[in-house]
Amino acid sequence: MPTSKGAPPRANASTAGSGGETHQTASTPDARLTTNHGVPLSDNQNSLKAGARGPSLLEDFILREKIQHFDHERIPERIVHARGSAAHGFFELTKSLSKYTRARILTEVGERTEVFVRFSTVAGGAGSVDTPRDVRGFATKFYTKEGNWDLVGNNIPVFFIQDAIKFPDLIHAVKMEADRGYPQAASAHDTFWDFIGLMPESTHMIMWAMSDRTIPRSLRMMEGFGVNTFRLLNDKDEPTFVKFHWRPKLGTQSTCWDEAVKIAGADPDYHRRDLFEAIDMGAFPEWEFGVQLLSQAEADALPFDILDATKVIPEELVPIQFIGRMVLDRNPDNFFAETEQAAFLPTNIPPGIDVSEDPLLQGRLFSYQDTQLSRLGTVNFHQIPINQPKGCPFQNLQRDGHMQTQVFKGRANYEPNSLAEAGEIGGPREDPKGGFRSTAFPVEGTKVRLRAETFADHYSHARLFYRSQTEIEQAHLASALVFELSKCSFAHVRSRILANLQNVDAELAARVAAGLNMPLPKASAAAAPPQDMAPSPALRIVGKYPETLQGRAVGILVTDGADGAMVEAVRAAATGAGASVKIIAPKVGGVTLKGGKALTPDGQLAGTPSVLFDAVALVLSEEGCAELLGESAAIDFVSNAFVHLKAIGHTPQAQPLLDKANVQADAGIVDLSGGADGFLAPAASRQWDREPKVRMLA
Ligand code: HDE
Repeated sequence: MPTSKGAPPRANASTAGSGGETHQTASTPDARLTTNHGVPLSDNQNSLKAGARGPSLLEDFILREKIQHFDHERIPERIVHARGSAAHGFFELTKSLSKYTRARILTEVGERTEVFVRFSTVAGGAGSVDTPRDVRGFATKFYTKEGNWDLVGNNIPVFFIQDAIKFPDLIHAVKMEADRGYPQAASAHDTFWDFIGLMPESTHMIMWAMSDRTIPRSLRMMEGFGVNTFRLLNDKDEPTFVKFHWRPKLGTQSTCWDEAVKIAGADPDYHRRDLFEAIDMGAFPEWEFGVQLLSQAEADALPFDILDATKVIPEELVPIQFIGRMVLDRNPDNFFAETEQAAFLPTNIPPGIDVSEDPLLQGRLFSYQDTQLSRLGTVNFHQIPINQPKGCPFQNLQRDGHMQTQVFKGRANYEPNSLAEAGEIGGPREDPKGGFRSTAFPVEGTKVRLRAETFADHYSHARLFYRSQTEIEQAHLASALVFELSKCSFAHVRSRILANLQNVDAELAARVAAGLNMPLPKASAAAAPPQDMAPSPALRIVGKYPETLQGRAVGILVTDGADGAMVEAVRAAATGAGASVKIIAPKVGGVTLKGGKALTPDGQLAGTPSVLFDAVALVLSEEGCAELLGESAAIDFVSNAFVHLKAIGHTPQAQPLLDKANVQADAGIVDLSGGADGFLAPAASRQWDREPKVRMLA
């Protein structure tokens, strides 16, 4: 037995999803290690050699199989959205859309449908950090009874470009520069802004990308959007345009930019860990699902084209109807098998949902199926358990191919056939009534490569977005532009962006120019004159999210001699209000509290900085505080919490550390000797009033 030579054998507790069986050695009684072909191993510690100190033998098929499998463990990462984290859950419909669609997922109220959701950044590689300034992918696979529905969306409702033919250019421009191979996962470089300046249609998306939405606090606190316009088709095949929305129950919340940068170093897996831990502890993330519905006439009456993915349909014009909810309640069992191998396809749509002629979507309809072939390597990628439809059969006469796992019976692999008449298996048949049908409408025109005139307005929606923001958000947006453009070495690239911004809002352009200390150029020529639209407060984040400790994290810094009762009071108050709480101490072995009781922390000070928390409490003894005055990690802990606009609760003994960290008293700095409860309200939000005192924003 291998145990005699080293590590004990481990039962391979593989748990295939309900979609697929596995042939792995799930807890079989003896749980023997075998080769991939089932040959039991007698020794998994030593390769076969000619003598104990001799050369290894080619004959060792066990070594070769193991190493060869390992050599091929990585598959090509996604060309975009390579870095992702995912979870399982369910979708539940609360309001039927049967008037508009025959898709069961949108008509059966109360029915629960399994989902798998993958969140991602766009630009960085699979091993990149979680918190760059970037758009986030929000891809949902609904395992409906009528086939998989993949809503492959983003956390921003619009996109950079109008036509799919520009996508490779956009992605080349944002990814690492071709000669030097950097920067990784960052849009703050010349080639990106060069492309953006030359593509004024991207200006609206740039407003969103430079807003705080691209530095989310948590994947659980992001909105999601289908982005492209789709159609619903009812029983009579009557079409209605639809936009899809996800609204997080915890509200849309963001980090500060300086905080996001520091989190990248403190915990590169910040979002992945946050999602995993929340689900693990039973704090299941939840979203409401909404639709905006428009008839053709309503769409025609809008002053912009709903086929143009750079435009948003303001909620004030077409309200969102909330019709369902989604809860993520199960972590993946295996990152590779599920999160990495998940293949999302905008072409996965059940009967009753249909695409539109949006030229961005039209290109996507080809791209996703195609990319799976190089990523997953076979046309049979739909047979991988995470990609298999569940709750409905999938059957057709497509056969063979790499990694075919199905064993088909019978002679009929073509259709029509009449073999059933001879008592043989005839195979599946089309279903004209229940099957997928496309919207029927006349298509006629001259074959052209043209951008529709109705797509020509590149600035009105950018202006709408900027002017709809709160002052705080406008300042963040302008500062983000200054930061990004300051990383561009070509002055003409920066200048062209300023010229485009002139068309959005003269004050914004002037702010950014001042932040760069550059002359403000004339406005660039606009293909269509920008229009003023009524501001849409729905586009804001600040002032909209619920002020709650639910889903937030509180860190309590303790030292030797600290008041244990106060530590427990803060912990109890914060957890009682829904927060997750971690204790941080100067040393991982723990502290001895006043009275001699030992306390073991969850993290050590230098490795658990305050950027990982939404609010912090300093429960220090006088001597403990004195020691921390010479520890830069402690000073950073406090000063970062302050400049990141967080609540700081503290015992009076912590005052010298607050002073050393330049903390000035405000409503968010709470003396805990008055009781832990006073800390809860400021801990449930950010101290926005503090910002002008700690940061020079553009
Ligand atoms: Fe994607 N996109 N995309 N995209 N996209 C991919 O497909 C593409 C676009 C989005 O978690 C790729 O399986 C083109 C818009 C998400 O696995 C690829 C165009 C939106 C994900 C691809 C777009 C998205 C992808 C790479 C322009 C928001 C990750 C790997 C026409 C609605 C899904 C893959 C996951 C992934 C192509 C634009 C969202 C190459 C050609 C707009 C969330 O096929």
